[in-house]
Amino acid sequence: MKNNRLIIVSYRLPFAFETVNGGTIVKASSGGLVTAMKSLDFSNATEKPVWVGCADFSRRTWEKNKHLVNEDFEYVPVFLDRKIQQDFYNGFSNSVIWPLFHYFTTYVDYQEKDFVAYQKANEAVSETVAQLMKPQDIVWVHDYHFMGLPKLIREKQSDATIGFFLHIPFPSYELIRILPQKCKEYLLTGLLGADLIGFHTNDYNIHFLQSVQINLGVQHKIWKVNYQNRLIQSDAFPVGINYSLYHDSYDNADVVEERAALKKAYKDNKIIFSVDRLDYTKGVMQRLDALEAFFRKYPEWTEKLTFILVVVPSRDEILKYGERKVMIEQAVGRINGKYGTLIWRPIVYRYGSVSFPQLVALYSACDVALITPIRDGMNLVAKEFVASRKDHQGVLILSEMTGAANELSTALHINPLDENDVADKMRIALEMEPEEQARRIAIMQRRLKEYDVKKWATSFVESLLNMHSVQQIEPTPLLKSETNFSLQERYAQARSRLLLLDYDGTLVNYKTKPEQAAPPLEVINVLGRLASRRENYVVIISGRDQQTLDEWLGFLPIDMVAEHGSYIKQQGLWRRDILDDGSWKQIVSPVLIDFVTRCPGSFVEEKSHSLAWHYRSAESETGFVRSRELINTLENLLPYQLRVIDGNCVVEIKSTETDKGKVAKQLSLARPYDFVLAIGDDRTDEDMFSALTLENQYTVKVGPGTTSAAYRVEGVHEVLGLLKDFTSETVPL
Ligand code: GDG
Repeated sequence: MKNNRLIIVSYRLPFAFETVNGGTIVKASSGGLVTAMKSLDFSNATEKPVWVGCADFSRRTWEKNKHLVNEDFEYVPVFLDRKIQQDFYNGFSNSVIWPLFHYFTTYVDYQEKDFVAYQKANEAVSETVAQLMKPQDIVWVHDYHFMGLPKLIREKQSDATIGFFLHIPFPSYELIRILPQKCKEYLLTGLLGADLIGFHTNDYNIHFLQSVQINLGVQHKIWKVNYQNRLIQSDAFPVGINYSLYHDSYDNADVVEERAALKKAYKDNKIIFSVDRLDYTKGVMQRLDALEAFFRKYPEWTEKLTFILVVVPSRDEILKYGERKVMIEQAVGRINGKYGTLIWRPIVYRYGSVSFPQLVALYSACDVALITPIRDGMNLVAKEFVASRKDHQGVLILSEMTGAANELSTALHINPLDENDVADKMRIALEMEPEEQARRIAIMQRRLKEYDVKKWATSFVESLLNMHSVQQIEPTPLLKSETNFSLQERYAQARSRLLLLDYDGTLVNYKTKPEQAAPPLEVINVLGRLASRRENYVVIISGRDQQTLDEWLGFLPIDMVAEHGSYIKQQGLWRRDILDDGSWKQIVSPVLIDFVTRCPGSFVEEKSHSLAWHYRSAESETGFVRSRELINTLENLLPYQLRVIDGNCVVEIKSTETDKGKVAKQLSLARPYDFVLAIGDDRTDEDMFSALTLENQYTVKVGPGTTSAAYRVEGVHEVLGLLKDFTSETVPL
């Protein structure tokens, strides 16, 4: 990790002060995050890692007791105003983001004041971080409490290295839609302030990228988003556990003793075990329903099975959590009353936490771990259970709605709402042969051992540093610097030049209807003059069809590329450069026509190898919203060899066989040019810019927006000015 210092930001600091016998003691948390952060190798860093989090103690308590806290990190508590803290944490974080991101839409309780508090809390934390930060530092922000933070930090320090990891699911864009516009923009643009955004699974990653595309109109390519001249990577990093800690603790003396006590207490019974925070997402009620179904279906298990249910208190100030506790306790009482006997209680219920040795003893003493969340970002309990089974025994029943289900492939997967199926799987688990149990556990253990928490944290930080180092540099404004002059000089010195010029938005301004954009005399003259120099090879490279290009420019001594590379005209002859037979149009056309009906003013243009849905003449907001829907519809519908281009007020579908980049590359290699210039304004021109990266190849983006071009001009008038300068007498030839 070279010399970088790590700054971790999470809602809680990894310790708590407790009062015991009138004195204060510190309890260090042993959660996965602490282990992960400690496992990173910062041995070369000259300073201790820093941990920033919200204080759940007073300034006075801190000043008096901070010397008690361990010295692994430098801890920086942020003291929020009480009311802000309450509305930020219980309000927006846990009564809007938490339920929404776990698909509990009816539990969302949006209040304007809570959103304001969320922003204020993020602002306060960003100020603390900014004050601490030094140039080589890496900031790693954790979780949904701080989704606004990456952007706020970036605003204060533009070249900061910032990573963000979301520990909960990122839901489908349909759910993000529910949030008021200002909230979704705040959250999404907030995250885009990072260099790297991590999720537990690929699904969450895709959901995020789709939300960015649909809500902000920002496209992504191979997990990368180009936003405000920065490149942001968004990817899956499934969190691991401290495998050896759980595995090796099997033989720890306290664990051995606790396990023996459990085995003795339940010696005639099989044990099913579960432990979770009290949270509606964890599916405890559904688990109890399934248990009831099990005793109904399989009465022969009466007096032969004990379900140890540990529920850990959590967020008890929020009404929905308090209600849940009552519901669970009523269900436990009902099942015990209904199925219990004078000598046997089916459920042993504990509301409270257990010690680490007790936890590992329960993991390793039980016959079945029953984990049934309705949604869970990952679920560490499932992984910890598997790791603890040094004896290779025990069966994991795991909800398919957890991130962990992707990795724990030999668990018995269930849908927590299907109580009959869960009951059947319980029976299968309880009756599973020891050899089969061992086979399944061994497969999962291999995975967990290899991808442990250290691997997770290290690969995240490595990707973050990598991403930061390839950040894009803002293209140089061409006409406001000396670059213009030097570009002219290089043009003048060159003996053989290739000029690749896009048409619409580059040589002529956009018109409401595409057919109105015929070239004015000024354009024809400048192209004619450029083409008359024998050193110059001028090519118009456009998305337009060949007929239109021929009609407007065919009389000039220049070559042309039509439909983004599907047709090329050289030495007066058009040739088709693509095998695509256009049969896909039959599928795509009806979709586009449907969008024309739903978006007045839009229309479909059919070209030989592409279809374009134009919405420049539609009411602008409707056009934009519909275009996002169309892109999403098409991306789910299209076969691999087609590409959707999100252009300037146009959505175009074409074959991936060719694009402007491939053609530009081909043309640039056809002769040893010593000056290649490509100018364009649209997304499709980005292919051309990415393909031309050699020293004597100059790329110019017209207008605003993210680009990989080296230079930028403001508009068509500047392009024409530049081209005229090339042909003027002042340029030494
Ligand atoms: C969030 C996401 C994601 C629980 N009770 C006791 C105890 N625990 C420990 C477990 C485990 C952790 O707490 C719970 O982790 P989970 O992953 O199961 O759930 P969340 O708290 O909701 O965590 C989740 C996670 O972040 C990480 O990214 O997996 O999806 O919701 O480590 O062992 N530990 C002890 N006594 C207890 O009573 N000692």
